[in-house]
This record gives sequence, structure tokens and C-alpha cells, in this order.
Amino acid sequence: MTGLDTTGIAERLGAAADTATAIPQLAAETGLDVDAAYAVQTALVQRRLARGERIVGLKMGLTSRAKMAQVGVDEVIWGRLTDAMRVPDGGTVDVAAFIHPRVEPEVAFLLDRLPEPGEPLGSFTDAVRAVAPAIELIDSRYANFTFSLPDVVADNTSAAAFVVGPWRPVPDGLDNLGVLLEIDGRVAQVGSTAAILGDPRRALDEGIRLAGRHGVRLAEGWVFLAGAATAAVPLRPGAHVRAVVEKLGTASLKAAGR
Ligand code: OOG
Ligand code: MG
Repeated sequence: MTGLDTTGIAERLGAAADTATAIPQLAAETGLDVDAAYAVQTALVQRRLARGERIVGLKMGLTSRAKMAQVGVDEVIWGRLTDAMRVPDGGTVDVAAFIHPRVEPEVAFLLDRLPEPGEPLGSFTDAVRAVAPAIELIDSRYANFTFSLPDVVADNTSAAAFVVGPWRPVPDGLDNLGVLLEIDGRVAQVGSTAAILGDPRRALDEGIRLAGRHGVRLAEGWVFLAGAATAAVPLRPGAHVRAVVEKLGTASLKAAGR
């Protein structure tokens, strides 16, 4: 592909996020394929690093059927998390800072030391220090929350903000835990961690493999979001959101506003 303006495309996506203004999809118009889209994602994240943000983790996207069906894209994808996206557990977000925010219940891993490239991953409990329930706030920069695979990859997989609940030691099984997303005390979504690639531990293998293809190595101390277990729900001003994961506990956030 010749003359693809990676930085220019990243600039359009970055400005859309900064001003909370949706933009039209751009992959078809620019001829962006998935590899080029990851290069745009890198430039988009670079733009954040240039203003002082730090990478604090990796997030997986579309690791469940419910999510794939909701957005009409059926490939597992990954994106980067920065410190500026992190909201304390129980904290407040300003809906007006986003375009059309949605929330989804996730499982987070706190990464331990990972093997060198080429070395086998070994046991999950060697690679993961702790587990927590989490909420991801996604906000596609594209109008109507509609995108193709390269579009969403370029847009850092809609990453906008995230909340991690209290860390706890890795329990024996993670593959069939009940998951609830509550809005204002009412159950909005019900699922199971089994929805996440059959077992959220598998999301870590996929993350290491897929990010590794683009030269990204996961690091000790990073947060890893395994992907939503259910479809995402629009975040309205004034809403109280809780993600509850059986055996893991609760993560919560509030949306400021009228
Ligand atoms: C893409 C991001 C998907 C997940 O957990 O599946 C994602 C989107 O739905 O906008 O974060
Ligand atoms: Mg997610």
C-alpha cells in the first residue's frame, strides 16, 4: 500500500476523542487493512505518550460471541490502555467527555513476569499475580458506533476508560463464573466468564500471541482486560454501574451529570 498517511489518520482519530466528536469510518476511504490499522493504533497511542501518558496494560476485544454479534465484527482484537484511562474503583466519569460511551463487564489480570519470546508461557498462575472484576468504558470514535475490523483496530479498539475492582488471588477455576452488569441496581446484562473464549485465561494466550505479531510484549505490572463477557450498555448521565463477577467481587463507577 503506498502513501498511507498513518499519522494523519491517527490525528483524525485522536482529535475525535479529544473533542468528543464522532467522525465517519475511514478504512474504506483510505484503503486501511488490519496490519496498517495496528500501525495507526500505535501512532494514536504515541500521540497520548507524547503528552505524558504511560502504557499500563493491554485490552482484548471481541473475545465473546455477545460482543462480536453486537458490533458485527468477528475477529479477536487488542488495544492499549494508558494511565489516563484508568478510573478509580467507585470513581466518577463525565459522560460529556465521550461521544457515545458504553460500559461492559470484564475480568482483569495483573500480570507477573512473562516468559521471554519463544519460551513457553508455563502456568497461568506464574504469569498472573491477581485477578479482579472490571468495567470497561468503550467509546467508538466512529458515528453510530459502527465500524469495520480495520476501523476499530485503528481506533485502539474503542478504548476510552476502565475501572478495576479489588485484586484477589487467582481462584481455582475462572472458566464458568457468573457475570452481572447492573445499572442503578437493576440487572442490565447477565453472562458467564465462559463466554470469554471459553475461559478468560485463553484471552491472555491470545493477547500475547496477537500483540507479539506487532512487536508488543506484555510487561510485569500491566493490567490485562480479557474482554467483555456480555454486550455493552449505553452509559447515561447519573447512572451507577456495577460489574459483579462470581468469586471475584465487584467493580463500580458513576456517571456524572444531569
Ligand atoms: C470494540 C471493543 C470490544 C470487548 O471487550 O469486546 C471490547 C467495541 O465494541 O467497540 O472492548
Ligand atoms: Mg472491552
